[in-house]
Amino acid sequence: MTGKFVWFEGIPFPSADYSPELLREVQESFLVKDEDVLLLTFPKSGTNWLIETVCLIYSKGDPKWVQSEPIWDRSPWVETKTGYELLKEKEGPRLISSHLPIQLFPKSFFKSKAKMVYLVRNPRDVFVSGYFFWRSAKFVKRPQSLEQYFEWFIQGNMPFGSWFDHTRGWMSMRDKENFLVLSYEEMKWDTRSTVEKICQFLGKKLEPEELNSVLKNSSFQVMKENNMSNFSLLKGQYLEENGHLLRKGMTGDWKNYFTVAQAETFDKLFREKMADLPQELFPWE
Ligand code: PPS
Repeated sequence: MTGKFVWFEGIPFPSADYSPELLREVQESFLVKDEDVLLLTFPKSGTNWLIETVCLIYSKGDPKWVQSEPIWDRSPWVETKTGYELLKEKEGPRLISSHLPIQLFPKSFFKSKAKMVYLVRNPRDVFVSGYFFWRSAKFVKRPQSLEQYFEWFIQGNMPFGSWFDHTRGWMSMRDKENFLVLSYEEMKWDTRSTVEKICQFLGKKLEPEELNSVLKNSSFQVMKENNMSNFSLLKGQYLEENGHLLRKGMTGDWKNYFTVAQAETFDKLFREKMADLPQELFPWE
């Protein structure tokens, strides 16, 4: 299982719980229902924070659910073998997580009324977060150095492929009424307003004390202590002992790691790849 990618349609996937056959089946046959809510991100963009927040919105701020069921069972990953099996059995409205690029997503979604939240994060911070996480993961090809990972990131040779392609692909959906774009940065800088925005999108009404409880129980510190959400259950089989999902949880950490040359290369690439999209979609400095 270690040190490898599974390749499908030119995109590298982790080796544990993924297969080309299943990825094809998910794309062709998984049935998205109108009442489903889909949480979509490029890896390391704050996916688990979004999942925790939405679970707490569903439970009206009551932390019992997030403290008693692993996060990947509450909102299973449609592209993994385990998640796919779980989702097929689930009754009623489902929460569904995914890192899939748009071209590999279940086709049924595009004919459904299911709501999707797409969370985007400064790719420089995605890069740093990914570097530390993948180095401690046992189910992907591990980067040996920051320099090497920089090359992989630029070329899109990393789990789920190119950040630029992934983001461009999903952003094409941004004007649809069942599609909400959020950023990690706005979530961090004004968490309360962002949670209110999610509630409004999902048609959920929370009392002030329920909203306060959502904010408290999805905070970095509380999530870091919650064994159902902090990936500590993955240590041993999937993660090294030094692997942490909740590492720093901040914006702009890339400034501590990029060289001037890397920052310039990245800026140039970002301009080339993303210039035609409205820049307010990317509200980082
Ligand atoms: S994964 O493995 O792709 O699903 O990872 P993902 O959850 O997308 O991203 C992990 C980063 O999200 C940060 N995180 C949070 N930030 C703020 N508040 C909360 N509650 C929170 N939960 C997770 C986590 O710390 C990772 O970012 P870095 O920069 O590595 O700290």
